[in-house]
Amino acid sequence: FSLETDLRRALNRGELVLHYQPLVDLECGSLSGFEALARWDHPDLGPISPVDFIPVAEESGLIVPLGRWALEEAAKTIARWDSRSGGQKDFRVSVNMSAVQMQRDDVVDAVASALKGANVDGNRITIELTESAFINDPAGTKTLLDALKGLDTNLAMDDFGTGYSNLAYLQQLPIDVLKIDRSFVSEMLVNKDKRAIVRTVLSLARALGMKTTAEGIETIEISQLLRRLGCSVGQGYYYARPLSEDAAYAFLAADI
Ligand code: G
Ligand code: G
Ligand code: NA
Ligand code: MN
Repeated sequence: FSLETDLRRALNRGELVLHYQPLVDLECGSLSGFEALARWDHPDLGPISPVDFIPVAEESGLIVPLGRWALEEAAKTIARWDSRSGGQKDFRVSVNMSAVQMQRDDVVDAVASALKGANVDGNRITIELTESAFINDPAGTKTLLDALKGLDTNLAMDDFGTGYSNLAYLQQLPIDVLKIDRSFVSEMLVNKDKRAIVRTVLSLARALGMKTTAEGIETIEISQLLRRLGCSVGQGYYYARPLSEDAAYAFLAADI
């Protein structure tokens, strides 16, 4: 038994699915989009968290087909929901992209072919990157992100605040959104240092002309504070957990 062998089989047999967690516009309260999150229901072991199988995928190289699958599936879901809703709602779907995937695959081709395959515009997709993607090859990273922007996609820096971003470098990258890590957000009411970090990220984003998403919002009080502080978008259990495709569509339909 090895998780790697099983994961390879899972990809081929369609045991992986995407769930979708709503993203809410904090200003007006309406739905702005979803984050796609991979889920694996293993036939013997039951549900396995991406925290466990993404590292296996990265070590084995399976992150390349898995990453392509996630992009294709997200793009197809956008097309399906557009057709079910008559295109009445202009939502976006965020897809996580691993740093290893960026090193090992031609991700511009992966994104372009997912968009083409589903006949979806690039601006409907947001790619969530982590700071670790940028450390090794700054010049190459900028070229790559510029090419992804050339497909009209949106780029978000995930887990912002947990890495060690070089701010001078960040400013040169075509990043649209800073996603404030939930470790700061979830404790911002009770911990003034974390609240200070959230405020600092919000003002940095404003200064750099970027939007902000706060993740890990679990209470109405935190959502209200973030709104007052000018954060653009919120995500967290207070609004909704990651939902199956059908439950997410119901959430979308209720917002139209
Ligand atoms: O959904 P959950 O909180 O269990 O996700 C745990 C971690 O797995 C998060 O950091 C999330 O970004 C990551 N993850 C979930 N789905 C994907 C995916 O499709 N690709 C990559 N690279 N990471 C994912
Ligand atoms: O690393 P990334 O930001 O992609 O992680 C997203 C993960 O955060 C998902 O696994 C999702 O299930 C989880 N998540 C989303 N909202 C909340 C929340 O309000 N509280 C907690 N504890 N986890 C959340
Ligand atoms: Na993410
Ligand atoms: Mn995150």
